[in-house]
Amino acid sequence: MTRLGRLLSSVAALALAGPAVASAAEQTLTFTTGPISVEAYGVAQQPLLAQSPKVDGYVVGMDAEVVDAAGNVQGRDKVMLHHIVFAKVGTRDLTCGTPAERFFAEGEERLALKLPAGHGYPNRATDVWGLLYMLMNHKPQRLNGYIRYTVRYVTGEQLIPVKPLWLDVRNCAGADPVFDVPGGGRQFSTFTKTTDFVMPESGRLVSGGGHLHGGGLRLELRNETCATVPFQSLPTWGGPLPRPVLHEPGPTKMSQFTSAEGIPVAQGDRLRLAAVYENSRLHTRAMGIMLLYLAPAEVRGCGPTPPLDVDLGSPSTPSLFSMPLPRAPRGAIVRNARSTWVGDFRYGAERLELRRGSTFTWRFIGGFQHDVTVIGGPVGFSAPWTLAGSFEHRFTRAGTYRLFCSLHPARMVQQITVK
Ligand SMILES: [Cu+2]
Repeated sequence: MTRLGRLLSSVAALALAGPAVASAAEQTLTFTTGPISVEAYGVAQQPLLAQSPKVDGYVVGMDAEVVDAAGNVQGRDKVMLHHIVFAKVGTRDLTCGTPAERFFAEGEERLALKLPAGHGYPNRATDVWGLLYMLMNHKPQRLNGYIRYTVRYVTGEQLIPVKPLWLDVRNCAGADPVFDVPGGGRQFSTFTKTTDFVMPESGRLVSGGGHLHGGGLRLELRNETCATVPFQSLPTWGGPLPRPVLHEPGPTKMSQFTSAEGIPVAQGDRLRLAAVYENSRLHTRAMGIMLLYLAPAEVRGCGPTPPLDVDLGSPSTPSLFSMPLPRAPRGAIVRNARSTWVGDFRYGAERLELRRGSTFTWRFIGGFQHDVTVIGGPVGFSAPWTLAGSFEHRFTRAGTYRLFCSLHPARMVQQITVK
């Protein structure tokens, strides 16, 4: 090789290697949404397009919070972060197959995106992010909340790419993937809701955490093919209770793992997610979600689970909680009606008396979405959020049922006595 040839090849080598080394960096990027107005004692929820890093790189960490106009974090007693889900628009979701890949979410437990060193969620400058939020205001006046999220972002370096694997016991049920724990069981009885998912590819699960609601005991990740339980996410309870009580409080933390070695899963393995709730009390609109990150890799057969680095919190059992109605139901008692309407910010009849065995219908006629949610009584049930149509329930157990609309809990209440 000539001198010029050697020079050119070393320049070429520098050009290839140089920028990658020179610009390898981790940055912390902070994004804040515009104001989100939440009515007094109300709930606001909506999908939004979300700002994202406008350079190719990897997300290596993420968390979100609700702040006020001055940038101060709002506590659970003001505008509370109920749920937030981030998705990459146009990328196929691994479990639902929908064209929005859910890659990060948190709720009251304040789950954060954490990955073991050397791993990242790949993102291109041109990728589009969306977010779906649900905020709850505990104050008697309308307030603005701003969602501020922090992204730890690595550029100029190749990391091991991870894919989000979103397991949900109500998987792909839409924006409100809830189920009802009926309650009424003896002390220490449990209610378990499960879902199965067959792995479309092999790899190592390098991170994961869970989301449960009030009354949750644990969220188990089982590998049915290998007959193992590689991880369970456990709730921590406590902290000040936001007043007025507008929903059954959820865990303040859920345990979360990271592992560079990862939990091996092979293509075709049947994973089962089990959300275990206590069932002596009812727990309506419960959830069971585990968000895992898969580093695709060749895996065959069943391998041992490596030691996991678990951020455990202080797991405890939920205290037995009796949810009061935010206000007293009003009006004369309506006896043996067959139906009532659900309109904008009230139920047609707020006090009802029915005979055991009767079937009762709620007809939705409002211009806004509402629901029917039992928060106390002999058995828990709920109707999904809706604008129209009807919902019916056959009352087979006597007692007093306290109900509200979970979207307008302070305004829409109802009490049904079944004799
Ligand atoms: Cu409502």
